[in-house]
Amino acid sequence: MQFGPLPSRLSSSRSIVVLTGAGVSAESGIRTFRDSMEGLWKDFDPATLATPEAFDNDPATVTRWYDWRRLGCLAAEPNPGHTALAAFEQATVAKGGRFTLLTQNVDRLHQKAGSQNVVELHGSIIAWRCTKTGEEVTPPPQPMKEFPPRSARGGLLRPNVVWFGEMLPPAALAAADEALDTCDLFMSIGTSSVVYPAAAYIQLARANGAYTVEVNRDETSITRFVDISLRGNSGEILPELIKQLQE
Ligand code: BJW
Repeated sequence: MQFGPLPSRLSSSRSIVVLTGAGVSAESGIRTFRDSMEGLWKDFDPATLATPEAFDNDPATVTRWYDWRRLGCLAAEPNPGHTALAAFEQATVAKGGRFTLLTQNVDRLHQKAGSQNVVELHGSIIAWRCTKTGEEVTPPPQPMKEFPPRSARGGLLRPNVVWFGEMLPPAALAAADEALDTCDLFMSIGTSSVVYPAAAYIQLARANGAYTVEVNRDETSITRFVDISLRGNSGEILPELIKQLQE
């Protein structure tokens, strides 16, 4: 693949922000959010399950769906795209640069690959929390026994993710804003760029003068205004790009 001026841009950038979405984990076998679903869940629409209203109306179905997905995330392994981003962070930091990975993914695969400065914008499916006390728990890696599950204090447990209509964690929003303020290179990888506020981050970075890059299997709404658009699988493009940087 031809990367044009990107390798030299990446090498000379002092503060890099990477925004990732479900496409980065697709090659680890995790379905993207807007893929059709299979099996038990083929009759359910993720966009209607990922809401506080769905949980209030039918907590058993919602938590069963999330527990099924949680087990899939725990069983998944990082793919070469995750590993390349971790290596890129390490190389950037080693030469005194700044690297912030903003992820919309809830699967924790970036951390499993070794990424350090990860901001979980939409929370994590691995952690759950009590709706009564707010206490966070990490359920064991086996299927849950009751749906909806309950905490030791008797409250319903829910995944510690951000549903539509809910606020993102304030600390994650603050970390993202701070990184975007200083970033000179912004990469959007494997996201359809339709969910806010993350979808607006590329515009903020551009307004601050950052060079913008997209890596995606398909064209998206941001493709036409990024400085460089790389079309293909992130698990193939990112390792190739990082390899060129090291040559
Ligand atoms: C590959 C690939 C490969 C495949 N290689 N690429 C401003 C305007 C309009 C609306 C709003 C707005 N501000 C807020 C809203 C409301 C709402 C929103 O954005 N709605 C839109 C749908 C219009 N936002 C919110 O409610 C947020 N809260 C908020 O802003 O609070 C304040 C507020 C509330 C209400 C009103 C106003 C203000 C919260 C958003 C929470 C999103 N939560 C979810 C679920 C998380 C839990 C779970 O996992 O179940 O997060 S929704 C879902 O979408 C998930 C994802 O993180 C998120 C983004 O999806 P992503 O990652 O982009 O995945 P896909 O599947 O869409 O795309 C995959 C991409 O990969 C594709 O492009 C493929 O081509 C590509 N791909 N394989 C490279 N191998």
